[in-house]
Amino acid sequence: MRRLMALLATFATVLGLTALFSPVASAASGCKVDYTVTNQWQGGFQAGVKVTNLGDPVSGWTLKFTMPDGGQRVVQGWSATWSQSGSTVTVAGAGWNSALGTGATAEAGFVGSLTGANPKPTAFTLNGVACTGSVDGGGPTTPPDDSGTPVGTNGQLHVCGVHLCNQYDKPVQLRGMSTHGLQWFSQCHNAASLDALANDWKSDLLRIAMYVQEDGYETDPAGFTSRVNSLVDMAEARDMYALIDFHTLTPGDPNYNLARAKTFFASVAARNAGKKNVIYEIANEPNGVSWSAIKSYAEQVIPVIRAADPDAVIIVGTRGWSSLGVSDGSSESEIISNPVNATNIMYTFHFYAASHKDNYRAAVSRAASRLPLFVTEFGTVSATGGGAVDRSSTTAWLDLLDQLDISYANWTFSDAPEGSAALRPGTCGGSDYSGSGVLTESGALIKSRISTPDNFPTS
Ligand code: IDC
Repeated sequence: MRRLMALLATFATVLGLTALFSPVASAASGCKVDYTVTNQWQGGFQAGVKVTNLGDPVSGWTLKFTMPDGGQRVVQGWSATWSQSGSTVTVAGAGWNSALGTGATAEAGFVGSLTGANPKPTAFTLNGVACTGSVDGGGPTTPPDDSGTPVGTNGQLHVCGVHLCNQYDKPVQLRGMSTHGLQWFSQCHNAASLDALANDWKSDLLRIAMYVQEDGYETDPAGFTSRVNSLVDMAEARDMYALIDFHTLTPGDPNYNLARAKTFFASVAARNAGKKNVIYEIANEPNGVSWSAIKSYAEQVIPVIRAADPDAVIIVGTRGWSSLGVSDGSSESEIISNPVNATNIMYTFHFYAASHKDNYRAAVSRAASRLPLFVTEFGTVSATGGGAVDRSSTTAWLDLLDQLDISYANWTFSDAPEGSAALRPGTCGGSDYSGSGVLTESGALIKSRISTPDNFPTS
């Protein structure tokens, strides 16, 4: 028998039919799927899929599965191309996550509509081959209580006086986390990590740091725009605000990227205009450039956003790496005497606790009664993003921001091998981001501050 198989296999090879006669153990494909309903409400739900390739490396993947209930429909998906025909759902990897080595995973998600129950899907296949690994997860889940949640409670934000205010015209402070560069740490921004950020950290805010240079936006405008939009949707589904950060850094003059900024913001503002959870940050950290040049940039980019999304808050970077000019030997007075000619805007202030101390805190204390400020980025460590956590300076800073009702986002919700990262190196390869086991010293300190009750005012 064995000889016969060998003989047939030889013929098959000659005829190019090897696959037909290969033993099953070396079949080219196989997969494991984790399917998780992350949220469910009357008439709809959100789910994520994590595909693990158990077979040979593939350069592209298509996952198919069957929705057993006629009332489940994919409405909108992200991080892949989603379609549904009858009860069959087809999910094709996006350009940036389509190559899957052996053991590698890709994650994607969707929002679905629902008319009946929400039984878990069946018949998962990867590139046409039935998944051999276990299929986990499923629904239905209990809909979460969304009273007192960030976007649900506060709705569309606006600037009132020097404060960020909610739909009841009351000052609010948002506390949250910034991603690391999307080009480097996309593995840290998935359904499970954002679930932990929203539910375990009780974060109000996700800052989406889209670098423009350093292999960022300029290398693939359409791809990065789509990734930003996906993260906006994922934040929205978890009731978090999304801060779209056009992360300019080097070169420091934002005017270098003026044309790119106009193209990018015209697109994201039009696409997200109907959402209540979006805030725009038009230039991360201008440096080596005058305030008047930054103001000129802002006055050209803001109208582009306003034309598409008239009511969103827009945040303008400041001189000297968004230090209100202090790192350049200047101060907030150059902004107070020559403000950006626009309404519903705020100004950025950044600090790194081990590098920026009393004289920076004094500037923020002075400026807070004159300018609407938003700390869109800060670190517990030195301005390099590394080094030891400075607990006492971080605590002094966060106490000050709490007292002044100034919103903030911490650098970074990632597992980068540097002191500022909140997650331990390697943890973004896992599937559970909740609890304290994944946290660095910085992560534990910041989570303890962010996760306290918000008590957003409603009257
Ligand atoms: C740093 C990252 C580091 C990366 C570098 C690249 O932490 O991993 O190699 O950018 O440019 C900022 C910037 C922010 C910096 C951060 C720490 O907004 O991009 O991230 N920082 O240096 N301003 C002050 C500090």
